[in-house]
Amino acid sequence: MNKSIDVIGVQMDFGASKRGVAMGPAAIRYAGLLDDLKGMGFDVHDKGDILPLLRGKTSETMRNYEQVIDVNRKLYDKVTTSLSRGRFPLVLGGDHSIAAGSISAVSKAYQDKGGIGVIWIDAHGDWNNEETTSTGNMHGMPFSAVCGYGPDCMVNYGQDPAYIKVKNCVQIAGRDIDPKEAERMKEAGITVFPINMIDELGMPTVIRKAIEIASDETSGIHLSFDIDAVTPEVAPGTGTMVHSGLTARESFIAVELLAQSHKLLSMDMVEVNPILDERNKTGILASKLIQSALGDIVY
Ligand code: HAR
Ligand code: MN
Ligand code: MN
Ligand code: MN
Repeated sequence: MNKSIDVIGVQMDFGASKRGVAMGPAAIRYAGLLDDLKGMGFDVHDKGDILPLLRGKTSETMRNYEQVIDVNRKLYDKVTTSLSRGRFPLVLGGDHSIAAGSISAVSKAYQDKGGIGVIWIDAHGDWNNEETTSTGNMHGMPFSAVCGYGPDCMVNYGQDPAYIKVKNCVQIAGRDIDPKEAERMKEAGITVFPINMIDELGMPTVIRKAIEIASDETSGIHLSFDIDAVTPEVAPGTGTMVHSGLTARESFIAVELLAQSHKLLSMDMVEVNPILDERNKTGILASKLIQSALGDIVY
């Protein structure tokens, strides 16, 4: 395991319809993440937060696209620098639109080494594009974008994007996927373990399969963890809650087994919204899940 971590916050909420998720990095920091990671023996570098433009262009099908693209370009640069220094980029959101920038950077860095796989733990597919979205919210699009299924403006900053191969992509805990979005995911051929399959197979089996798929002939895995994957009783601080999600323990075993695989290259933790939270319960959970993903296993 890489012992050096760059923590990169992104104060972004222009990709979502509700405001507040821009304060997610602060909530996760206040939960004690940095000290806890230092306590685990990591060399932690706090890179501060990326701020969005105060204003920007918008459209019906890609709301606030100028701010979303600008932030993603800045994040791409920060993650690229972090990897070039041999560090583990840990990205704190912010809404999920920021995964476009983080994943494109990791994918580009490993382009000539088999590329990377992506494990996307989320109540949502995030596989819409500008043609299928019914909301125009760009946090519903990044997974599609990083695989080359659009919107391309989210991932193409003139750097010739290295798209993720869909055969190395896995969606876990989906339970609110739009009909057209589901069709596109099926057409593309991404592996989906929806919540009912987790009921049936159990999380350990699901995550082991996911690790196998995402690491097949790749350099390793990027984990994009949307906190709304977790059930609202446990994670109420998020903007698009969906009932009956992952339990806390299912969430922990998923990230613990990922840690044990030693395949993790980079990670996002997104969609923590402190305005909607109860005494930072969701921020604390996010912080603990990150620690477990990075190997904090309690014996
Ligand atoms: N699918 C819906 C849309 O496109 C909802 C997306 C909500 N996404 C997130 N991130 N909260 O997963 O608007
Ligand atoms: Mn150092
Ligand atoms: Mn998401
Ligand atoms: Mn979601």
